[in-house]
Amino acid sequence: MSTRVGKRLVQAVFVLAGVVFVALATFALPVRTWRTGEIAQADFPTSRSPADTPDRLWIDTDPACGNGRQSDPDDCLAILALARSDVIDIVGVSTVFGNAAIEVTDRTARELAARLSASGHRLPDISRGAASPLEGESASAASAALSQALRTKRLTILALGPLTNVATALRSDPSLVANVDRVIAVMGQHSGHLFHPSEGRGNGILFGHGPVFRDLNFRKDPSAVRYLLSTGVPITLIPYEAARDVTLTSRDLDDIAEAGPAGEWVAQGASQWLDFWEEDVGLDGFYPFDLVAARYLLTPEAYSCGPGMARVATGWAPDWLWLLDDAGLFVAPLGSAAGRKVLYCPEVTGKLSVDEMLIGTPYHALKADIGTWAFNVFKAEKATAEIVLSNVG
Ligand SMILES: [Ca+2]
Repeated sequence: MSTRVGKRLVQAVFVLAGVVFVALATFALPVRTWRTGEIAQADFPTSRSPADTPDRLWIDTDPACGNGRQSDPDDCLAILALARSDVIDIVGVSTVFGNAAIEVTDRTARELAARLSASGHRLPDISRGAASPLEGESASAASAALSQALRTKRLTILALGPLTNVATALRSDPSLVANVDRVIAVMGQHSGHLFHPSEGRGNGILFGHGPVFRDLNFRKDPSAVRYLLSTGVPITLIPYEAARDVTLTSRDLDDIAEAGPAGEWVAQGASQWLDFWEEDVGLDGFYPFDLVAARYLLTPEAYSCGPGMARVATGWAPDWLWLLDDAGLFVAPLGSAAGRKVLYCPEVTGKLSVDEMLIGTPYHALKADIGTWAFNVFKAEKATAEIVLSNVG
């Protein structure tokens, strides 16, 4: 190697080291937005949700409970809660990639259905859906089954994963939009809002900040979201913001495990996720995103929602740099931004009763007795030194 080349190499190493240092120092700054996810913004006007509990429901889901430390069990909890309810007729279940590959999510859904059956709660047949956004360009068993169900009768769609299957079904026959009462999706955020559950406890992103989550269901297939916004279908968004009003703890999982084969299996699958939250996030429980969306179907009056304008922004960065990107499904109050009108539900005003939804007497019998609901108290006892990038949804 010549001396000249050697000098340039040394210079390049110094420049690179400088860039890395500045980037890390920036992350470590205790800037409020970075620390808490809070951004300066106008209040989002909401009121108690006027929605009704739907009669007929289709569940599109990406369950991965029990498939690793960072596999969110929230789809399984959501389906467990809905299957136990006898006020909602679940007419179909379809699987989609998202929390894991389609092979995993489809297998997990079928295993959950078997456990539910052993617990006396039957799920309808499960239809396998897209393995990637690209597969959404052609029909799958899931999109075909959903289209057929929509041709038969009106229904509500609860989308617990990426919107690929739903978009494919509606694209195949846009007239079916008229038979969708509503799509309830787990996604959406204010522009600039960061999702980090440790909520600023600790001393900076490298020194106790904990993980920053991404809006996974949106990120996995933004084009499906954009398509759905282009249709006239009514859309309700249950975002991260709503889920952080609810925490499931080890005590809750212990109770769920006592409630039959399905509860035992789901609680077992959730234990590693709880470990991740306790050790890396620094909370003594986790936010059950999809369960909070499922609960919206059962008690919409317990949510504060408001009309907002939604728009899809696609950023410049590759997926692995998503933290620095400005992509997202952004929702702003009516009149403050352009977009497409949606119902945005950023707040849970009532408390989630784990006993009512997942353990004890099925939902309908207790609906009038809200005074006895159990409470899960938000607590944060520690923060850890590791930053982990993870997922919502
Ligand atoms: Ca999910």
